[in-house]
Amino acid sequence: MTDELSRNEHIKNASAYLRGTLAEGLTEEITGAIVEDDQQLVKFHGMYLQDDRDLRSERRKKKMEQAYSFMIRVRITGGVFTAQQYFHLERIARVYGNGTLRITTRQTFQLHGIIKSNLKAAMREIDNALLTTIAACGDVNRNVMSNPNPYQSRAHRAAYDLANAITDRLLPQTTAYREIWLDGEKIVGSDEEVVEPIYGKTYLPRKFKIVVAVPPSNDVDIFAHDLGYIAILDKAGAVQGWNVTVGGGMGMTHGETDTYPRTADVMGFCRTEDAVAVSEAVVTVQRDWGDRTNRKHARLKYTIEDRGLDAFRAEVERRSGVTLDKPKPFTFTTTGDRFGWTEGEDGRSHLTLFVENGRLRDVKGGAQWLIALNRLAQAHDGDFRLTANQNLIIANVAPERRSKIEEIVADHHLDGSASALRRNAMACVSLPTCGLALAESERYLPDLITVLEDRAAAHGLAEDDIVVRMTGCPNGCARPYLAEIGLVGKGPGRYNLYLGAAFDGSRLSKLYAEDIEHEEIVAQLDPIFAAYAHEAVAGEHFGDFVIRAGFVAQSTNGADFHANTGARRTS
Ligand code: SRM
Ligand code: SF4
Repeated sequence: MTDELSRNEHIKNASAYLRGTLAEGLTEEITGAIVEDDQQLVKFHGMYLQDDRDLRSERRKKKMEQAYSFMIRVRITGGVFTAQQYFHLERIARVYGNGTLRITTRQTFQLHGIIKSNLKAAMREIDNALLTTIAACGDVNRNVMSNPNPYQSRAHRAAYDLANAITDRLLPQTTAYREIWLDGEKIVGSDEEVVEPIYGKTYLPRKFKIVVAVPPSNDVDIFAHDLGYIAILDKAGAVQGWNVTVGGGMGMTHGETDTYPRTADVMGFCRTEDAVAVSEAVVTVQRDWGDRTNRKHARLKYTIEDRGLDAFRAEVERRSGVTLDKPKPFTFTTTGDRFGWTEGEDGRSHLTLFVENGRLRDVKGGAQWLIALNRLAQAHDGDFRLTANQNLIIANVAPERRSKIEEIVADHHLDGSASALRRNAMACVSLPTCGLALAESERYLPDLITVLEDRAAAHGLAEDDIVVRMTGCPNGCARPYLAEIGLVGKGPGRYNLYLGAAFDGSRLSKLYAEDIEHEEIVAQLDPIFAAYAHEAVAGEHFGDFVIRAGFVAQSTNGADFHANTGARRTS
């Protein structure tokens, strides 16, 4: 390997298919951490080493080791899990974790606060739940998302089936996971040693994310992902095939304009029987063409920008043996969830509940998610879904069980009537666990929304769906650059304000105000709410309005995201 390669490439190469010294590190009692190289490798196993950032300075003063613990991210294709699986996860959170479960923006659960000595026990329980965490993080294909309700229609079922088929094809083959976490037999070095047929020894240059969407709902935010499939339906509602999207991504670094969020391009159309082969080809082209020297330039979005979509498509076609047709027309209307009850084609119903920022916990006098879900899981013969908007669906409910579900939901205040603004808001985890956070997010957004709700209501906008998203740093974990109002952490208590993304998730926003604090955020948004209330035409979404009214220029693609910022000012 050459020195030009990034450090992570050397770590992966020397890791013997993701083993490193993880097994030894777990038994090392002198520290709650693991060595640096293993911190990179453990991500492929679905974990991050973190420390409680609220306690950092106090512990430093006392010359104590940081309060280390691990975050575990489960892999749940399409966000579908059973009542039994829920019981296991809740138990792990209660016994080993911080007593909460966190629904992520990619339809899965994270468990925070698990100390090293409890990791193996937690991982065994996840295995007992017939779940896994392999490749939930790391430079591999991660949790595949799909429209969260396979029972809603045949097309939704087909989307979920495709998500599962892609998951299976792209799963790492290393036996390191079983060996380290589940005390499987060590076979490294023997004739049976697994070689990764798709990834090879160094896996992918960077993380890789796949989603499957069923129009008109873009509730998986397809344009934010490396690879996506859009169901194209015939008149009877059956899937004809899939438009394939490539090169979406959110991450960037403040002040580095050669890093930017990008919406995916629609590359072509394929038949269902070719869709998995296409996914493998996209992944292997990125494996071979992606930048392994600079991790800030290693995502597929930069490969597509550098090589061009045509060259990328040609190579995917050559490797897969599939000729892609021209993309078919499709229409998305929203990235949001449909709250309340919906009816499936088979007569069973589904209840979507709003979970503020995805955090499941019991709040005194408020929503008691863990108690309620425990009761729901016992009363419910269907299953559950997590949405990419951090919400929860009680799915596949038989007609005779609806009233019981409603009773439990009411008993534990799960149906708290959130405002339109709050229902459409989402924040990343950020402090105190995220090591990359520059500002608060999950712990601050609810309070900001309370103030903005007032301002919106004062202008008669209480019922307007306006998408607000916040992240504690520019990495974009809550996809803030696809929000009509995006707030991105710049430093403690300070945020950049972005405006003008499309309600249907197809257009990025633009920087409107930089490095502002709470009062200024409200002061900037209030007159824009007023202008929207008075000047918007019927049916015009907030994100479209701010462009037409001249508050921001339109972002046409990733490369022009940083250009032409700030237009009409209110102060
Ligand atoms: Fe993320 C890193 C949390 C979705 C872009 N993300 C992190 C880490 C692991 C911080 C770290 O590397 O140390 C965060 C852990 C925080 C914590 O304490 O739990 C973290 N990301 C999350 C979650 C939990 C946010 C949430 O509130 O739900 C989401 C978990 C998703 C999942 O279940 O797999 C999450 N992250 C996303 C998304 C949204 C998406 O994929 O739809 C993005 C933007 C899309 C994209 O990938 O471009 C995203 N996360 C990042 C990045 C920037 C990547 C880049 O290309 O620059 C990082 C930093 C990195 O990779 O170096 C990051
Ligand atoms: Fe952490 Fe930044 Fe992701 Fe928020 S956006 S979870 S602060 S990495």
